[in-house]
Amino acid sequence: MTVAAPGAIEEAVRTLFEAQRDRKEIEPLTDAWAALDERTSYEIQKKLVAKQVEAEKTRIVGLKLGLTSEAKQKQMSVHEPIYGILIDSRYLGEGEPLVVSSLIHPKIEPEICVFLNTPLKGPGVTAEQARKAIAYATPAMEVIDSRYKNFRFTLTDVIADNTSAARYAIASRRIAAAGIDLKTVGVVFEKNGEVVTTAAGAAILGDPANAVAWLANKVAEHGESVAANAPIMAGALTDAVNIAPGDVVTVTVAQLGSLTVRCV
Ligand code: OOG
Ligand code: MG
Repeated sequence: MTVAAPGAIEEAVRTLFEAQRDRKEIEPLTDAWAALDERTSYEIQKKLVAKQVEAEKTRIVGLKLGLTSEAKQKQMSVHEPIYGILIDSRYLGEGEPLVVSSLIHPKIEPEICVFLNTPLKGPGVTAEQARKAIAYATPAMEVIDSRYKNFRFTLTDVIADNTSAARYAIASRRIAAAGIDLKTVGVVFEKNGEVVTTAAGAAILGDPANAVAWLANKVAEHGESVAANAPIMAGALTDAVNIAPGDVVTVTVAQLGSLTVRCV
């Protein structure tokens, strides 16, 4: 384990906080801090989010997974899943427009959001336990906006940057997941009326339940558990797409419904 130089964590938190607040891109932390390890990057993430929560007088509402699909891992050249934290002030209510100019270089991606009926505490959480714990699912979309120039980052850079989290939209109608096999649901992602990509739930680590189990076991490494009744964004099923004012983006998930975001 490497020990960070004194003040390095606080400096990274401040740099990422200001980049997001002032909408200015930065170089990856690892350009200057090659030894930044995973544990330290999750510590930076946690402190960064705490600072945002304080500044925006908001609260933590749930968790997000990232890089849970092969498409995303290829697109970003990072080959491991990651998780980040969702805060209330970044929620995009249904019908609320996405103001593109409030972000640096946003992209949007199709997701499925799930809610648990029981908390999950790792280690050792199985896919079967996660599957049983998933009470509801909804179509969702995440707007990502890496604070790093050209979305160039390593695993630890993107973790520290709260996994590029910027905004998230979740369909308000939650569908009971019992009886729905989330790995076989079809997903259609459209921009301005044209189909951009399609996928099945299995794009998410073979089954969204695997992603939830992974999450529970991963947060357990930091002494945490996954709460019930809180949104969990399972990670994009396909590549993220660029957005500009005027774009209208829709995700449709079989058996769950659809959700549209309008960009202004
Ligand atoms: C990292 C965040 C990835 C997802 O759903 O895969 C993510 C990025 O692509 O910038 O949120
Ligand atoms: Mg995402």
